Amino acid sequence: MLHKLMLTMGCLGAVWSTPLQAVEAPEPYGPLPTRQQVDWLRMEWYAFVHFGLNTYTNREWGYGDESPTLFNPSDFEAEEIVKTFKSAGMSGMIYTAKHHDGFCTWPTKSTKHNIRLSPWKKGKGDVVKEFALACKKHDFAFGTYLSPWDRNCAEYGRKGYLDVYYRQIKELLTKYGPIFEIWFDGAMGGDGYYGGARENRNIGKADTYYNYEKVVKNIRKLQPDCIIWGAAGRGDVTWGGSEKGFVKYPLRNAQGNKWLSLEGDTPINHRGWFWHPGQGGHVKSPEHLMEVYLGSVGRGANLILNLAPNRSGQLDPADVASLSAFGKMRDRLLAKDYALNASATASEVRGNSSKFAASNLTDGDIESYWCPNDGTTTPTAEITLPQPVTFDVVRLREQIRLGQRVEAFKVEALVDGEWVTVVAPGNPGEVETGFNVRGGKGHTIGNQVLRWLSEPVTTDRVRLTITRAGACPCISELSLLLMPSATEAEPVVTGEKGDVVLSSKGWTYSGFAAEKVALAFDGNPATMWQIDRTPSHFVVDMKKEQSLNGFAYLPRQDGKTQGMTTRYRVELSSDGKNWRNVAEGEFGNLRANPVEQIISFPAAKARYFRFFSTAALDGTGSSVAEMKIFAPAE
Ligand code: FUL
Repeated sequence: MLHKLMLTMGCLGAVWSTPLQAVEAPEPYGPLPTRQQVDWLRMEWYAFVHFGLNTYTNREWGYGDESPTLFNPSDFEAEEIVKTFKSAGMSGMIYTAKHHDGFCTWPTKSTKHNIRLSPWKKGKGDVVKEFALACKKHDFAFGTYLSPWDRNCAEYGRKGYLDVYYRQIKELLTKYGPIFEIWFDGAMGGDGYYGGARENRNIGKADTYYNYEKVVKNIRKLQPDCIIWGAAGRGDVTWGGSEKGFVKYPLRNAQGNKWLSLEGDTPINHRGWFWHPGQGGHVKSPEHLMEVYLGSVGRGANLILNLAPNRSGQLDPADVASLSAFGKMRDRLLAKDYALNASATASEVRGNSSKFAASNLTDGDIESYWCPNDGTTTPTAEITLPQPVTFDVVRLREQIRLGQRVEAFKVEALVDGEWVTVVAPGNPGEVETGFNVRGGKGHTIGNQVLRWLSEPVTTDRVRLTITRAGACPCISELSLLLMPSATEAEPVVTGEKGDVVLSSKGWTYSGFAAEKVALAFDGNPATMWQIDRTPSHFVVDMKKEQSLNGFAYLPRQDGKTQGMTTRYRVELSSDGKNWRNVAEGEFGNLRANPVEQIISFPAAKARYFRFFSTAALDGTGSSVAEMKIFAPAE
């Protein structure tokens, strides 16, 4: 009875403390993110870890016939890797439990092609488990990548593979604790080992073949909080559109009636997603990583940044140096918000209620927000700082739980008594892409945007105007930040001692489209050797015999993939008549990531170098934007 009475009083208390005419929050607008999508967006950036058989074969895509005995890291310590990520400020990591080569790095029951056959830990190892436990211990989110394309499985492309694949999903989602995100990559190359068939397999529509509708339903049952990447658009997150890390801006998180977030993805090393010998000198600089960050997180997406362990199982020191230098730059950028606690006024406040006041913009709470009345879509807010400050980055956040409303905005600063526009409002139809993250316009906001001004500005008054919105805007934060100069970041270790790039001076060329071969050796990626024919080849006469041990191939860089060479063979000769084959293979993942491919072979003396292009993307053709030929370092 007493209990009942207290409950009633509690209820009455709640009624009494509510103002007589409570001002209602605006109605949600457009597609809304799920709670999981909001939590995920708050994670901002996390690591990708590509580690498997490709680590040992210098490939980006394994064919599926690689022996599991190759996998044998001598010094793999998941905890060290997790600690490195965490100290850089990342919020989690996603590990490639299985890549396209089909090798499972956990002791799965679904296929024999797994880590039980590896010498590592005498066949008792489980990389997924070690990462999952290390993440748990360090309170770090753990996720997994499970390639749908499986170039090892004999049943791939048929019904039989689906049982295998569904079983793998179930194992990963039931044996390793919470998985914050699972990646279903879209790549389907067609050909593969497939249990020895070595043929092309066409699966038709991925959505139909994998039955993603069923996959997504099952995952929701197994782990309702798990974010699903890809799955033919049925998941929660989709690809940012480039493997360089940036996304296009403006960014609208909508696909029809559904909220669909974007994730920018890129490796920290120019060489690719997996570790490659000699990659030390190819790491992306901290300044470049800042551009990647502003081009993804700064445009309203999340960022997944890949660091690949090497053959001993440790992260590459050059990658780590750059990551930690970037992490410090980012920490410094975000450490001081000059607008925090500044006083704020607005042209209009919803129902004049303090709940929706402009001061919510500067209170450091990303849930509270400033909002005008319904029907007002172009309001203005002004903040006044106690003294002038210098800033060059403006961060804005929308209360996305009520939908994404803003289409364009403008930011001005009062300088010498005049309002100066520091972020110009975006116009419909304009698109910002690539890394031109400086001096950009104000389009969408969403979870957050970071706009880097073309130059720093000093002021004590800043004005925000929403210039276009689908419904009354709900802005939760306005921050003023200052980009730390690059020199304040730690110096980066630059690469290992590489091979020598031979000068092409005096070389002559023959073979197909012989007159164009020089364009592959002219140091200009915009010009290329190109012919509408596969297979085809060219010959380089270096005029003297010398020791050679590798080559680099840069695919066409003009944004087109037609006729991009994806399979090669290299032969050497001393007399131009007798040839020996020294290297042969596939350049994987060029469609999404057309970066320089470096192939080494055992050093051998030769005067002639013959390059065969044996397969190409999207129909016939052969092309090379740039090629380098290497000699061993002295
Ligand atoms: C791509 C894959 O083909 C690459 O190898 C890599 O895993 C990347 C993250 O996704 O589609």
